[in-house]
Amino acid sequence: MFVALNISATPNRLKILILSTPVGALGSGLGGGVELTIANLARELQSRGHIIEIVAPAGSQLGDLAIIQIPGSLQLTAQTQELSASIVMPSDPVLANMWATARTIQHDYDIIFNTAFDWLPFYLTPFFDRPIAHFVSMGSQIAAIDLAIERVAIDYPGTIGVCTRTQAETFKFGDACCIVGGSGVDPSVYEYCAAPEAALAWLGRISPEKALEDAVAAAQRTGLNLKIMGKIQDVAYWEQINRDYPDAPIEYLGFLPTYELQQALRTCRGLLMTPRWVEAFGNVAIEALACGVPVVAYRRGGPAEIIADGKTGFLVEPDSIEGLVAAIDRLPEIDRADCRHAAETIFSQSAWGNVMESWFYRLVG
Ligand code: HBI
Repeated sequence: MFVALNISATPNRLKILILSTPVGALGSGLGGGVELTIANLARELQSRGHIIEIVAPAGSQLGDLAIIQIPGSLQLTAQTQELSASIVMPSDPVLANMWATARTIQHDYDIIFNTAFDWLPFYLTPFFDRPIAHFVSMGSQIAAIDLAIERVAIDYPGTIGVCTRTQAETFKFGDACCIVGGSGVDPSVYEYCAAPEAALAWLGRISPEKALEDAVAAAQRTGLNLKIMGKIQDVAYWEQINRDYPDAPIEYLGFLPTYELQQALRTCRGLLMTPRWVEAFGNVAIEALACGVPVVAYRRGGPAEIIADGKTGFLVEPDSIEGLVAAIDRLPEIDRADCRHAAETIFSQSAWGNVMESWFYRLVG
């Protein structure tokens, strides 16, 4: 008698529904590091045999990843609102539309992965039949959202994931968070460069909390050309920087896809990271390391937990232009191969995939 073997169901294969950030379509750059988090996680877990589906605002595109496109109005960014802000939902909110879709299809999946830093997904958690792993992508921003996250951290232990210890400490419930990192890089996507040119780089959403003006001021002091890449999220802020530093040696290269980004980044002497806020992680730091580019960063938030001071870059007194300039002068002391090695090991996509996969297995039980 012939026994049909169920060879398609690999043991422990998970079906994962990823819900995107509601502040912009994936690929627009408005979602910042969350775009890389979703793209790298989907690719890594698919390579391990898991099934991934993504729900995201209409107009989303992330390589060849399948995306369920949801219409509706984008959510206001949380970091531009006051701590005491009320929760605001626009009419026809894409956030609510995404979660209404998730509710109807949830039983086709083992687990839901939330990347929205918003009140609604946390409030809805008890109404779902499937475990929800919440990726909290920023430090504390709005008290009402903190409360919603705290409720879930207490009622659903182990379901709140944060990038770094410093980020966790911005929340009263920090000890109840799982530290899962922000992303991991696939080294094969980044081309190592051993011999840099006399240029610096700055990557990220161009928005006040990223303090690009400090990097521009430091570049002007060193005379090194500063390549700026990333989405201009706050146009008025960008124009103010250009007015304040008319003679700075800067060039804006736009918001580039990863291949073009690393082509421009890899030949730089160093990456400057000047966060005014507690950067939760700093994906751009591990992208730089993957190219062999050391990082000069304020000793604040995620970058301070990613960069080994004196080995893969330098950590500087926060908000000190002089500190940036002194560290830039010391960049030739760094062995660029050490930067690449850190990206191939600690910060690799596969190391991060292990952390995320075991987090999901724990929640699926
Ligand atoms: N704001 N309301 C809201 N929701 C998000 O998901 C969100 C945000 N601001 C920034 C952001 N996500 C990401 O760009 C960063 O967390 C990386």
